[in-house]
Amino acid sequence: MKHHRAWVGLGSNLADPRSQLELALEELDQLPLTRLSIASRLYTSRPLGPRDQPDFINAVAGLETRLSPLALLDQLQALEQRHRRVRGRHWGPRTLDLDLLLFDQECLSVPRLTLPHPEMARRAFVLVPLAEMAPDLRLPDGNEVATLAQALGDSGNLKVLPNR
Ligand code: ROI
Repeated sequence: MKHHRAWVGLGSNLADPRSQLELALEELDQLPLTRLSIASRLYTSRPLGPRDQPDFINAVAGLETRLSPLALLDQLQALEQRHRRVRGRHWGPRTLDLDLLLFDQECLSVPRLTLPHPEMARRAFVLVPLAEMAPDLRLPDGNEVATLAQALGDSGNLKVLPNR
C-alpha cells in the first residue's frame, strides 16, 4: 500500500480551543494507518463569516497515511464527533473543525469531498500555517502556497499563540 501526504486544517473557537487543538493533534497521530509528520504553530484569527463569535485558534497538520481520501475523511469526521462538535448555525462557532485540505496532488469532486478544499486558497488561517511548514508546496493548479499566503496579506489578522 502506498503512502500519501495529506494536509488537514484545524480550527476551534469554543470550549477551550487551545486544548481542543492540542488534543486533536495527538489524536491525528493515533488514526489507523496514519501518523502526524508535522504540525504548524497555533494561531489566533478573527472569525471569517459572522463576526459575533469568539476568535478562532487555527493550525495545519501534515499527515502521512495509507488511507484513501474518503476513509481519511471518515476518520476526521469521527474525530470531530468525539469532540462533541455542535452542528449549529452555518458558519457559526465550533468546538473542532477538521478540514481535509490536500491529499497528494489529487483533484476530486464527489458530494462528500472536494479536493483541494475549495476555500483554502482564500483563507489566511489555512495558508499562513501551511506556508510556515511547506512554503514551496504547490496546489494542483500550480499555485505556490507561500505566494497565495502573501497575496492575502494580513486579512485574517493572524497571530502566533504564545506558549503557555
Ligand atoms: N474563521 C476563522 N478565523 N477560522 C476558522 O477556522 C473558521 N472556520 C469556519 C468559519 C466559521 C467559516 N470561520 C472561521 O468554519
